[in-house]
Amino acid sequence: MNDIALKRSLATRYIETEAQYGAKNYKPLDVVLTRGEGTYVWDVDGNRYLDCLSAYSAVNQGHCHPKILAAMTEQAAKLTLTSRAFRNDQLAPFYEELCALTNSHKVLPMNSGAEAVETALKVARKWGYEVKGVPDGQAEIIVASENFHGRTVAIVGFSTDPQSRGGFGPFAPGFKTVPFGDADALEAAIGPNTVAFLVEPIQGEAGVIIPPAGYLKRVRELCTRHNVILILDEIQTGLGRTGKLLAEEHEGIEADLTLIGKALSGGFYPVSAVLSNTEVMSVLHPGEHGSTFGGNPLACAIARAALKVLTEEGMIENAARVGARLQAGLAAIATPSVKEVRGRGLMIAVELQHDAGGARRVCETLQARGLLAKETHEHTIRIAPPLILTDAQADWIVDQFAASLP
Ligand code: IF1
Repeated sequence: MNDIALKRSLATRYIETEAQYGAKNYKPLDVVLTRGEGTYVWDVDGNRYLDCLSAYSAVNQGHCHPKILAAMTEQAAKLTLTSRAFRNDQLAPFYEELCALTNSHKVLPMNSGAEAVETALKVARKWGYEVKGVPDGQAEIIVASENFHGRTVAIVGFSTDPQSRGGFGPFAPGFKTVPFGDADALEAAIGPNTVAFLVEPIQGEAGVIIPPAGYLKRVRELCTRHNVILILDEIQTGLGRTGKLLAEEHEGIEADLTLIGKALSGGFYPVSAVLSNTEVMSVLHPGEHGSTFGGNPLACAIARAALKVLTEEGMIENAARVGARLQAGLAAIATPSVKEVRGRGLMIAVELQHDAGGARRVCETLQARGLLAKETHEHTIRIAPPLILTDAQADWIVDQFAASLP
């Protein structure tokens, strides 16, 4: 066997074993990764790639950040899990530091993003009954079309994506959909039983869709005027991705409930949280909500380190600066196959013309050139590298796109 045949066989064995035993709910690129450091990952054959997905923005701090790793290993050797039946000495400082950083009053820690979303839905409904005075069982939550908030039955029930929801019903009632980016439609949809509006500041899965300027500001005003809780899902946009700690800052607003996850652990561990800026959270009493792993000492120690490096190492400012450079570079590539380049900070999308042969092919070409990116829907390539990206790496990404776009 020559070199290339040998290389193929190693990765191929893993891929075939996955296919044999695994549920087929993903169609990943055929690259089998074994190591990561900073912005780079390596496959089992020793090839290096620049990671332009960052595990869907969970590794904003870069792969295997040494300070988060140290916090994790130190805590793992001490105490990992107590359950919330007992207290642990990492939870209080985690709360304190997270609230100080995000200007929040209350925190509810969970694990996955979907759990944070579910938590917010429960809290909003309970607030509706106990504080707003909505008749029992009538609470209504408004969501945006093309949303992505996770994979639970309740959440996919209010998805407008047939792939996400098809075949999984019956679904929870009490949700209403309005077009994303249309504040008038939201106002028209709000009724006396509306308790919350749940929305992503920038829609990720939909293809990095940025709403019209002033949208979130108007949404904030409408929610305040009609006594409706604004829930911002910042699980993907938050923690520096868009060049601000939270994307809500771009419009100078504050949500009532803010959901964070993904990069809250720098990719080491599932950690999510519901942040509350109002008294909404006080509707929860002991026994009404929880999680075995939520708020565990290992998670808290990891999250504290993940937040610390994000701010101390200037990653948020870097995302704004290098993101602008990368977006400008991509926009300057003169090829008629590109329909639009859009983004904020290091959350960027290149949308191809719909007759350009699809985004998957481009991702495969980029892979062969040492860049990992993932298509979203058929025609859009998402670019979301770790926030520690350098100018030189941004320019290199532009070069790879210039060579790979049809
Ligand atoms: C998958 C997309 C990204 C999210 C927002 C909640 C969640 C997510 C705004 C749920 C999760 C993920 C899940 C991942 C793919 C991914 C994704 F392509 F589907 F849309 F990031 F862009 N709110 N997003 O983006 O968080 O429960 O997964 O921790 O493979 O499903 P989770």
